[in-house]
Amino acid sequence: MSRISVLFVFFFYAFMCFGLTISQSQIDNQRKIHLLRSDLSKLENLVRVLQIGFAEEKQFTGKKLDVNHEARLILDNELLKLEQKLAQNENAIAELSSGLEQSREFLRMLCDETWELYGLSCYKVFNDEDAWQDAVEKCKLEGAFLVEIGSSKENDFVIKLFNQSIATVNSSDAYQGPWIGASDIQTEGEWIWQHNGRNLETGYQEWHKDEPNGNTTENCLHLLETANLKWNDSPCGYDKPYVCEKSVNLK
Ligand SMILES: [Ca+2]
Ligand SMILES: [Ca+2]
Repeated sequence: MSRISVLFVFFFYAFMCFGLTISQSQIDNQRKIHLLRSDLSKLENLVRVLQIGFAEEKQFTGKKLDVNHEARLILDNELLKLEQKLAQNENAIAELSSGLEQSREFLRMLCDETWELYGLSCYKVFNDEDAWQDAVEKCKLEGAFLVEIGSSKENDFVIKLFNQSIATVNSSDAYQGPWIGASDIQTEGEWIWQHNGRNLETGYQEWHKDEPNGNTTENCLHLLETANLKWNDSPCGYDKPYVCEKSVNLK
């Protein structure tokens, strides 16, 4: 083979090898580029998804904030209304308290100090014991009269008042139960309220069982301590506590 032929063969072989190497390299590169594009596409899709998600999240968060803001406005408004109502109620309570205090002051003025109001009368228990007629006179000195009881409620009030008063004194002083303002001194058996002149039979009575029983020896009325303070006729000269009554002050 000539030198030229040898060179030709050499160069041909070298060219073929080099060409094949380039072709293989190009194929590999194209494959890589394809893979990279594929990856890039996936990444782009992922970014789009993330962007959409982010935008939605942002929108949702914004709505949440809007909702919270609106709810807060409503709550603030309701709170304001409640505070206004509270202020109004406090004013109303203050006015009522003032009115109540004025009413109390008015009621206090209806009775002298140490006298207790019931209905349109003032009452006071006196534990310095006296005979019935002396008790009548003592009450007159107070501008009052020996108590006259016209109803069960008034009777209960007088009993309560008496029980309260004897709780503050030695029990022996008030043991008998107080005189009240009726007697049958004028006519035996005809019980009359001394101040208003009414016969007991025309109104309320609270006699203890089998009373009155004293005939002419017992002509004055009192509340019998040993019988739950039911009514009893007793000798008028006995010393007993007494209860005075007078009309309220309406000047
Ligand atoms: Ca009598
Ligand atoms: Ca009696």
